[in-house]
Amino acid sequence: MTITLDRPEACVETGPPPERADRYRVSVEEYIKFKRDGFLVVRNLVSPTEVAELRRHTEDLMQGRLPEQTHTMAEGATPGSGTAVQGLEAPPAHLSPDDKVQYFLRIHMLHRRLELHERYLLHPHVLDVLEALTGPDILALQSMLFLKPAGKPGQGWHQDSFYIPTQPDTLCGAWIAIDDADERNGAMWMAKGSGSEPVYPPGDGYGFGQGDLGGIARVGGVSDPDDDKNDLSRIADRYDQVLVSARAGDVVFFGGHILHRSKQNWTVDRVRRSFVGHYCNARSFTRWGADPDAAEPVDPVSGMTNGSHVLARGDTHLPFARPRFGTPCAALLSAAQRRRQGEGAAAMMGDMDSGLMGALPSGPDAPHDHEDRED
Ligand SMILES: O=C(O)CCC(=O)C(=O)O
Repeated sequence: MTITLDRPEACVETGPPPERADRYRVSVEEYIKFKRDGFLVVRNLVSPTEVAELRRHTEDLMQGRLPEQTHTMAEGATPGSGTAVQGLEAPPAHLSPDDKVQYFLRIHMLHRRLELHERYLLHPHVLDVLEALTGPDILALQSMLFLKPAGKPGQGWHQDSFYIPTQPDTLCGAWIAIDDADERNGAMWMAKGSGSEPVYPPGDGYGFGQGDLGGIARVGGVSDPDDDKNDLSRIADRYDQVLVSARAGDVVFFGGHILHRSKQNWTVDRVRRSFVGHYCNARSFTRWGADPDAAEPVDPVSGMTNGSHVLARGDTHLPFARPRFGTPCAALLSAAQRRRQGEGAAAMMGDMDSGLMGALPSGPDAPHDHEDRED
C-alpha cells in the first residue's frame, strides 16, 4: 500500500511557518548537562491534558477497547513476554480488567498504525529539545509504548545505538513519563557520563557496534536484566548509576551511547507507562526500520531506509517519509519552505570565506596585536 496524503495546502509556498510562542528553548546549562552526563530530564514538557489523553488511550488499549483492535487473542493465550511490533490484538475477552493488563509490556512502531502515536512521536516540545541537542534536522525513527504493569520485568543495561545504527551516529531517545516513575515501579537508571563510551558490538546475534576500535570487547547478554549474564553491567559499574525518577509529563532525553536500564515494577498496583521516541539527525544515514508501506522504503543500491522515516524538523538531502496521519512537521512543508527553515542552520556557519576557526593571516606582513620587543 502506498500512502499519499491529500493535503495540498501544506505544500503552498508561504515561507517558513511563524515562530511558535510556546517553543521550548534549551538553555546553555541543559545543553552542557546533556553532553556531559549523556542524558537530560526536562520537567513538565508534556502538559497534564496530554498526559490524561495518553492515560485514557493506554487504558483503552490494554482493555482491548480501541476500534483498531479488531482481533482478539484466543481464550487460552498466555501473556508471554508481552512485547510486540505494531501488535494491537486485544487480550482474551473473558478475562477480568486486571488480568487483561498483564498481556502488555511494550509495543513498538504504533505510529505507523495509530494517529495518536504519530502525534506524540512528533510532539512539538519534544522536537524543540531534539533540534537543539541533535538537530537542527530531525528524522523520527521509532516509537515504543511501555505499559509495564505491576510485576513486569525491566530491561537490563544496553545502548540504544546497538539496536538502531545511524551514520554518523546521532541517535537520541525521548522518554515521556505517562505515570510518575520511581524506584518501586521501575523507573530508568543511567550510568551517568557513559555517553562517551563506544557502542560495544555483539559477540553473536543481532546488534551493531564499533568493532573496529582497538581492544574493544564484544558483549553478550545485552538488555538481560540479570547483571551476571549481561556483559555491559561490568562497564556500567565504572560509572555512577543514577535513578532517573520522573513525574508524569517529564521527558528524559538520552543519547544512543549512554548505558541505561530499567528494573522490575516491584509494586502490586501501579503501572509504569511511558511513550518513547527515537530520532536521529536527518542527515545521518540508516538501514534500520524499513516501512514496507512507505513510498520509498529502501534504496535498492545502498540499502538506506531513510525514506521509511518521517522528517520531523528542518531539512535533509536524504530521502524521508511523510506522516501518514498528517501530523504537522517538516515533511509536509514544500522543498522551498524547508530550505528557508534550514537557512537558520546555514547562518550558524557564518561567512565561509573567513571562517578558518578564527585564524588570522600569518604572513610576515600581517598586522600583529603586539610589537616585537628588542629589549
Ligand atoms: O522504559 C524502560 O523500561 C526502558 C526504556 C529504554 O531502555 C529505552 O527506551 O531505551
